Parts: sequence; C-alpha cells; structure tokens
Amino acid sequence: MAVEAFEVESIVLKLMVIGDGGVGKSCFITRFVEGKYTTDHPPSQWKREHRFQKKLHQVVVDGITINLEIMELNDELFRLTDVATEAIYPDAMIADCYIYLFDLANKESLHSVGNWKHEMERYNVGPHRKHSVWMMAGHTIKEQDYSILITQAEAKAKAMKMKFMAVNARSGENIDKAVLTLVADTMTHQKAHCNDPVDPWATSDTQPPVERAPSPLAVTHEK
Ligand SMILES: Nc1nc2c(ncn2[C@@H]2O[C@H](COP(=O)(O)OP(=O)(O)O)[C@@H](O)[C@H]2O)c(=O)[nH]1
Ligand SMILES: [Mg+2]
Repeated sequence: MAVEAFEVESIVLKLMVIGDGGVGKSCFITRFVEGKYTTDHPPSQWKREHRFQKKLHQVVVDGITINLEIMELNDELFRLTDVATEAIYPDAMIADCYIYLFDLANKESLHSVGNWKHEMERYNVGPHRKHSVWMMAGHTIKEQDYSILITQAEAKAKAMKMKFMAVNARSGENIDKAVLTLVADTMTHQKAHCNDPVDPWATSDTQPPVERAPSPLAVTHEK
C-alpha cells in the first residue's frame, strides 16, 4: 500500500492518464517517458493483451525516488460489458493519481471530466482503496489563441477542486511540470491521510454490499 511506502526510500505510484479518445493521451505519455513527440502508437493495446500497457518512469521528488507506473485509459474500455470490465480491470483502475487530459478546443472533452471522475470512483472501494489525487491538463493541439478557453478550463478545474495546466506534447510545454506537480501533491495528500481509519472493508474478505451505479460513460455509449 502506498501508505507503508513512506517508510522506505523508494515507492511505486500508479498514474492513470485518462480522457476521451484522440485528446493526445498516448502522445502525452510518450513525451513524458521518452522525451520525444511521436504519433506512432499501436492502437488499443489493452484490447489485444487484455491488460493495461504500463510505462515505467522514475522521478525524484523531495529526495524520494518514485517509480511511476503510467497507464492510459480511454472510453474504448467502456464498450465492453460491465461484467467483462469488472472482471479484468478493477484493481488496475484504482490509481494513486489521475491526469484528466482533454483537448482545450473541444468543450465536450472538458466537460466529460465529471463523468470520468465518477466512473473511476466506482472502482475506488474495498481493500485497494486509495486517497487519489486528480489534475486536469488541457492539450493545446491546434494553432490558435487559447486564452478564453484556458479561463473556462481554470473555472471548471476550480469547481472540481483540481489543479489545471495547459500542456503540449509536441513542444513539451508543461508535460514534466504537470506530472511532477501531481506526484508531489499525491505524496503530500497520502502522507496527510496515512493515519486515517482504514476502509472498513480493507480487512474483510467480504466486499461491500453496494451495487455500483451504472457507468455514466456506458450510458453515453448506448445512445
Ligand atoms: N499538434 C499537435 N497534435 C497533437 C499533439 N498531441 C496529440 N496530437 C494529435 O492528436 C492525435 C491523437 O493523439 P493520441 O495521443 O493518439 O490520442 P489518445 O487517443 O488520447 O491517446 C495524434 O495522432 C496527433 O495528430 C500535440 O501536442 N500537438
Ligand atoms: Mg492513445
């Protein structure tokens, strides 16, 4: 568990980059991990391999070495039935920190953040529960003036109690800064909560008797 990890010199944090298809998640991750911009990503690897593709990257924050396990999740996953999704992915989907990536020029992708957060919170229960931290990153993919859109995104992020940064995978703008800020905030948050009472289900073999609410994303796809 991440809480115990503060007693050792290096820890593992799971970072999930999520958001609608085509907003630049793969480009974002490749830029951060490999320091280069490429659009050459094998599509939908999780589908073929039935697991998340993890990219590993080490960072040092406040003198602590952090091994990041970075995963990408997009709404293709929710085209599976709920049963298949829950059988294969639930533990993997509970991350220590989430970057919600959206296309700053696409309002729909900005406003999907509520659905995505709700969706992830459905999985963040039981023994694997985490004190996760979220950030919003708006991708400036097109050549245009983003000042008005950035103001709107900042307001949305404030309402969602998340930090916001405008990023660009092609130029590299704010990519490292966004990840390192989120990692530092996650460490601070997890330290602050490490003495909280454990989830009552954490020590139980029985799972909570709650029915998960239907996925808002799944509902979207049924339309
Ligand atoms: N100009 C520009 N285009 C980008 C950038 N990042 C992504 N793109 C474009 O967006 C497309 C989709 O990116 P991808 O990372 O595959 O999106 P994903 O579906 O969210 O993983 C890419 O093929 C690029 O054409 C960027 O920083 N600048
Ligand atoms: Mg992708």
